[in-house]
Amino acid sequence: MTKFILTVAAALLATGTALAHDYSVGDLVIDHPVARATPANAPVSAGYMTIRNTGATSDRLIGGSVDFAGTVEIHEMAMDGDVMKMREIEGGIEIPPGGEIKLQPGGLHVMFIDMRQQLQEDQEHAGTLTFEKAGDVDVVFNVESLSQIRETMGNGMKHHDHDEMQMEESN
Ligand SMILES: [Cu+2]
Repeated sequence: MTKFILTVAAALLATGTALAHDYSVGDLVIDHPVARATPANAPVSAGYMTIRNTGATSDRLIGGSVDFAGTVEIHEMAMDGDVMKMREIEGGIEIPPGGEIKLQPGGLHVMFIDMRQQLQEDQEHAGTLTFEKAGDVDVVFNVESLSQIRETMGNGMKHHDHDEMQMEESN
């Protein structure tokens, strides 16, 4: 698969800014990928971003990889009886033509499992997002606190005030 090396990533790494950043690949725009800062010994973390599809055909986010965790899964939140739980989405997330998807706290997210190191605010970590059609896209995840992430993404799903990092893996 073609790897897209994006100058914006290099620029951000060089200056160490925590400004918004985005990546374009084909018809997709990946806006401000972030990873959530972890407390000591956290077994998992989560990644969030907005992905827009400016094209006429759908694509799917199907996976990825990062330098700080051994496994990356695509997760959704769903009710299991009375309890909101997260679970892996088989086949990934569709990004419809002309549409956008938001991965945000309390909703769709990228799950980082088998953490090799904990994440601290203001770190930047290299990663790859894998799309069914666009292929592998190199990105940088800015590490932010949950409150920073919510602020950046708008109040979105704020009413789901549970801490999804406390939730069990259902797989
Ligand atoms: Cu999850």
